[in-house]
Amino acid sequence: MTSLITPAQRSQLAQELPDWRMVEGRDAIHRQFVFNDFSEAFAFMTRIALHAEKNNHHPEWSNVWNRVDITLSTHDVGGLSERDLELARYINIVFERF
Ligand code: H2B
Repeated sequence: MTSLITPAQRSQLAQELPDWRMVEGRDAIHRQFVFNDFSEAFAFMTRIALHAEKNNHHPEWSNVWNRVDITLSTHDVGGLSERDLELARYINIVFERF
């Protein structure tokens, strides 16, 4: 069963995922990614989409040409869970490869 992250995990967030920011007004994190062009941005999204579908945990995201905005939150628990942190770590690793 998924549950909200603990206060201890929450206080570690800025250190563990420094490029991700809390979204104002909700329990969610956001990061923007910028690529050389649309092809790169879409390839990045494809990698994440396959992972998300496999794990049944999906990002809220938008893409404009070379830019991808991603917000993570667990809808089933109404806020941040370990599943979001896992997905954020995965996304960071994929991004490093571009
Ligand atoms: N993604 C996210 N981010 N949060 C969820 O709670 C969630 C999901 N739940 N993907 C899954 C799908 C759920 O809606 C389906 C019915 O399993």
